[in-house]
Amino acid sequence: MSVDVQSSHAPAGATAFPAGFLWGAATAAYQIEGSAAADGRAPSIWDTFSHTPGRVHNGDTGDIACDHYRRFGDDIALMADLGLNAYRFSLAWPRIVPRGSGPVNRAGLDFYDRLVDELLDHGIRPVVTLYHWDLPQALEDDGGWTNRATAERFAEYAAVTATRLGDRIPAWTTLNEPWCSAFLGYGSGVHAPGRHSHPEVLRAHHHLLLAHGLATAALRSVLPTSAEVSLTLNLAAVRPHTQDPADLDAARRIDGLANRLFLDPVFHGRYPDDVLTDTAHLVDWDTLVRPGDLGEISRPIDSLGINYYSPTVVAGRDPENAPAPDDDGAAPSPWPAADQVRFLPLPGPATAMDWPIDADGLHQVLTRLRDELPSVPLVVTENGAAFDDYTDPDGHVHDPERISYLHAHLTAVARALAEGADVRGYFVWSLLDNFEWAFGYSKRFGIVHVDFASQRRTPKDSAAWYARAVRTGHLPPP
Ligand code: IFM
Repeated sequence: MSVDVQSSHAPAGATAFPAGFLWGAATAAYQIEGSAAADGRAPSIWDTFSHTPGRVHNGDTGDIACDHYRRFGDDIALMADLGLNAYRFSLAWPRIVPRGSGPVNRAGLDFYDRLVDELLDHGIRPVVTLYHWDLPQALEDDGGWTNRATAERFAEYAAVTATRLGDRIPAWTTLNEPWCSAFLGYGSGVHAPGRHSHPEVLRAHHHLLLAHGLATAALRSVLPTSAEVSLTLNLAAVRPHTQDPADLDAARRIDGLANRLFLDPVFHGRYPDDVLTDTAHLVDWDTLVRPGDLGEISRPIDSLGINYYSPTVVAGRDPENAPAPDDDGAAPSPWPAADQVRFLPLPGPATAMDWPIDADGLHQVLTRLRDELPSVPLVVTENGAAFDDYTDPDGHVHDPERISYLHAHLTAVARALAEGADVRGYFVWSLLDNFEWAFGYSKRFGIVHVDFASQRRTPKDSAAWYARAVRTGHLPPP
């Protein structure tokens, strides 16, 4: 692939990105908006979950979060100061269709209307996700994603939203990380709605993919032909611990559940045979998957979003007394039909989430997709790291670990690009420190520090570093 660099004034050896590359930051509605009861918004499963004692660290909720609902103008000005040319955010379904079906809440659409106009006024491309985990609670009361009807309701919400905003939003993503919605929401229960059932994981998974397919059709029927439709997956960079057959089988299982269970139906219109066989005792796939479903799910999309944080090393036996997923007493395993799989720690540095830092995993995912889906453009829709940031007495936040994390991962993107991967953009997770789901506000992923007491925003050193990369199209040294 020829690389048309943005600037010829970069230092020799600096890493270059193509002209037109999207340089952005990402957020999600429940993690930043706050104003949980404002202007007709109804509760989502995350409101219920976070208000249930014991579910979220410190009892934190998204009630106020970053108060972005009221401060979005300042946050957009901040992005413009950083020179970002794109912003990935999600729309809150319970603001727009508060009960998940039935009446549309005009005030909810008005909010996103103002947000989109403000972005466009600042020359920032809006990249919208329709679903980043905040299912209207009323739909959960009817079975949530285990109920097939939820997929149909999602397509209706997509159509309503695109009808109002489609003239100004060029890029639409149906779902963010459906693996998390199904496996963490219905399997381990560490995410809302907090259920523990492997059959439900698989039912939720299929209905989420069906929702993606139905919504893709609904969006296409409403949007201008120039609009792009996408899906974001948190694919796993799976590595077997050794070449022992048991370890290879563990890697096959996790690759099947984390990657192929999504990629095969979406891009090839079929579920992987080995996963169907492994899970046949949990769900009757022939009843769950109705005629026509896979055709809906595999409707063509314009790009694939990839969220990447760290790799996964697995073994099929117990070489180092690694705990089985259920052994630590924390939560049941999210993984159906994978009881024999051990998840091994990776030596070396890790983030504040205890996630190993390994940029090769991002390169692994991008080059795999280059090989398996050569005609599908890729966008890194999330990548970033939580660290225990230190604010010095004069108010500066020095976060050298985050700068080296971003540098290493953007270098991996550049390497994949140079090797032919069609990567169109990169969105750092996250613009702001925010509500990190079950971890509440204890984990800070932002390139902009948020003092949650005063809501004061302070760009960290990593924001300045990223802004330099964005402005030049080359990576400054870490
Ligand atoms: O904060 C989340 C985001 O909502 C989805 N992807 C992973 C991030 C970090 O955990």
